[in-house]
Amino acid sequence: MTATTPRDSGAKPAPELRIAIAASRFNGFIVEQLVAGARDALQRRGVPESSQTLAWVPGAFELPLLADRLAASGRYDAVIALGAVVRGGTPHFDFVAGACADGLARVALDRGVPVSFGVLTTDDVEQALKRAGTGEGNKGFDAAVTALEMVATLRELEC
Ligand code: INI
Repeated sequence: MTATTPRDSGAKPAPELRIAIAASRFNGFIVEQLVAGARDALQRRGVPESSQTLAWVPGAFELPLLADRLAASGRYDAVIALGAVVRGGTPHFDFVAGACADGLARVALDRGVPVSFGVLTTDDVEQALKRAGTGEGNKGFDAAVTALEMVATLRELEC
């Protein structure tokens, strides 16, 4: 058995994988860029568009339920969750961001399906846009690579 190493992300070409992208429409102009980044990463790793499913929910708070249903369906090897929670003047941010992060982590553990966290939590829109740029300066791209790496690692370890 070979384990992955710190230098080898394990994210090898993955043409056979079926990947779900769960995205939230709130701050949609930012999330659309995260979706584009995720699709770019999947395409570079050889996951065809026909093996990708994209579904939308109203806000980041709703992402865990969607991710849960996608993971429970047995139709996907991993779920990539994408959203943008931007801090306002109220504690709302903390509740939405916290529930989203906790819920997504719970889905991965409960369902045994990798769920990557491509949800931006930033102080303002400028910070969010910086993290939703082109190429690899894009957290959607990173979340897709992470999802593929988790699938590869768990398969390699057969666990
Ligand atoms: N949802 C987001 O995805 N990002 C936000 O920044 C945000 N803010 O700021 O309120 C947000 N709120 C909506 C929330 O996710 C739920 O959709 C809503 O509370 C209904 O359940």
